[in-house]
Amino acid sequence: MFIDEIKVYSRAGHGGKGCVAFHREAYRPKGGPSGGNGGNGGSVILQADHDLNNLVQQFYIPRLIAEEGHCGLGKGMDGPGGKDLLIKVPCGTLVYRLTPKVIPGLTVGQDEEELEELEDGEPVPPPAGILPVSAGIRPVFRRSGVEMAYELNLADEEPEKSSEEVRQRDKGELVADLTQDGQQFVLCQGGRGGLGNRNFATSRRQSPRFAQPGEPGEEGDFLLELRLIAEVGLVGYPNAGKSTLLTAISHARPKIAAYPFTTLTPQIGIVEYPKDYRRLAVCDVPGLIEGAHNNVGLGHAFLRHIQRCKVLVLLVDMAGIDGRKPWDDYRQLLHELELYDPALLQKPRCVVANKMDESVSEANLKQFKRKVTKTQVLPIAAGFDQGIEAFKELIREAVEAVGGA
Ligand SMILES: Nc1nc2c(ncn2[C@@H]2O[C@H](COP(=O)(O)OP(=O)(O)OP(=O)(O)O)[C@@H](O)[C@H]2O)c(=O)[nH]1
Ligand SMILES: [Mg+2]
Repeated sequence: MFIDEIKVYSRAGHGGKGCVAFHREAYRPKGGPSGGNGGNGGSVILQADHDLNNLVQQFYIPRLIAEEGHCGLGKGMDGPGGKDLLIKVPCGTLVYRLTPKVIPGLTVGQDEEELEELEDGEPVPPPAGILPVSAGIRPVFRRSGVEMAYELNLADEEPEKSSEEVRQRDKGELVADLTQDGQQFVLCQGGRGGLGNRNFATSRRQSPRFAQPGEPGEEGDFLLELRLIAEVGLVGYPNAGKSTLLTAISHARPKIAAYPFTTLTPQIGIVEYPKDYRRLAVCDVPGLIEGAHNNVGLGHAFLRHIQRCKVLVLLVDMAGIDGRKPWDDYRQLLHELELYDPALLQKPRCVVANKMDESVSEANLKQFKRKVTKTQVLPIAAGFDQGIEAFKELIREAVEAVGGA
């Protein structure tokens, strides 16, 4: 199972209570306050790990709850702290906060600065955003006899947003991007333990009968999203030969077959350059088809994995085996990429013509070059290892050109 997006609930441990106790011992009748401190609550910590490639662990355990701190005890004994919960996630995981961060002593919608500005005794203003005020566009109703129509000013409507912008709006606030192996992020900070009564003894108050309670640990809902980290992304129609090409250039062995959507999850292959030990990661995403933005085929779900790629490779089946024209495929691919995220079109891209061993491919390539001008096309036959070295050099040069080597 390949999981690249998952919602989790996380709660750090609460701090333990401080203790109220007084020392009793033979020959020390009033030994003084001796309540120990509560232990700190454990935090929930995410750590990027390059040995993982998907978020399946969080699919099975979506509640990340750290240990609570223990209460303080008499005889000056401090309570043990709760253990931190260390969760390993794959490199390339983005963390979004879905619920606003709750800081103890604040109401939802206020921030710390606002609280400091408020003077004592002043009534607390209602936090903005809790009571929704309807300020949306309202239609004007027009009547003529029994007929009724309403008028909307379309000029006031928000301009159409790309699907990437809409998704970003729904996801909440981005709080972390874990890209390096070993990088850590504290998802929820554990609560501080309360102080025991021995901390409050002074010369004038020698037997304090109070102690601090522990602070609550942070909690919230989060969205973890994996965007694989690869330098080169392979994009193409189903059956274009993406997996065959990945097999030819790397040790990856994705499934290859003559039916569409053989590849159902993104696959990563490492291309090695033995001369100078350079390595490049190449990502093969499931095929795109016309209407992918409307969730046709496997839809756009996997395009997020090429968002971090430095270079895109558009692989076109030049033999038109499935009965489509290669230049239509090319234009449709660009269109689908643009609908997903216009930033994808700003990335440098290479166009590669596959299946050049077929008899019709030469004629198709000539026509392709006439229709799609100003675009360099590299002819290869991935199934027969033709043009593979040239392809490896092409992607390497393209990655180096954007400063990736
Ligand atoms: N003649 C010819 N056939 C090829 C070539 N490369 C791949 N094929 C065939 O094309 C078919 C599809 O190849 P895949 O590598 O599975 O295609 P894909 O793009 O990964 O397809 P999906 O995973 O379904 O998106 C297979 O039957 C391959 O044998 C080639 O250079 N020449
Ligand atoms: Mg495939």
